[in-house]
Amino acid sequence: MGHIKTVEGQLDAKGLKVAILASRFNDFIVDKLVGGAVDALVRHGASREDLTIVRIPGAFEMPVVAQKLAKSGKYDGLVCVGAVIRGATPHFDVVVNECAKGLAQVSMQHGMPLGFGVLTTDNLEQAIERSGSKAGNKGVDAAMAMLETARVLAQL
Ligand code: INI
Repeated sequence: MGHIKTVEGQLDAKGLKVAILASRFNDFIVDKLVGGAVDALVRHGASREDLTIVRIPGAFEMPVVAQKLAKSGKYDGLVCVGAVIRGATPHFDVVVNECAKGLAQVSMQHGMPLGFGVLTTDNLEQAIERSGSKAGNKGVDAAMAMLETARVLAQL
């Protein structure tokens, strides 16, 4: 039996320059996601001086700003956090689809590790559950996914 080579990312954020892109819409939820992302990165070795928080109006505006951040060459990874809540959003599907598709494009075009921490929920209660209560904090999860992906990409 041959040896199987495995590539996996170490969860070490030391020296990593990260932009956290956060929408203001539903900011009392999004602020919790930003806090979770910062806390996760710092606890895994990132220094606060290497983190930049960029605030934008809504999830729809995320891709174009992510694209500029990726193009700048100043960041090793992006963590995108926002909250799109269906109950309050007749154009929910449009906002969610454009946001997710645009961010995926940026990630692919620039080979940029990008954590997708945009909540897409049916109602406010589900958003609260995912931003630091019974379903955890998706800002933490997005930061960790970005970190692991960055460390994998660096080895390939
Ligand atoms: N943007 C969000 O980030 N979350 C939402 O829930 C939301 N709702 O409900 O409409 C939302 N809309 C704004 C959108 O992202 C744009 O900022 C707006 O359409 C202006 O371009």
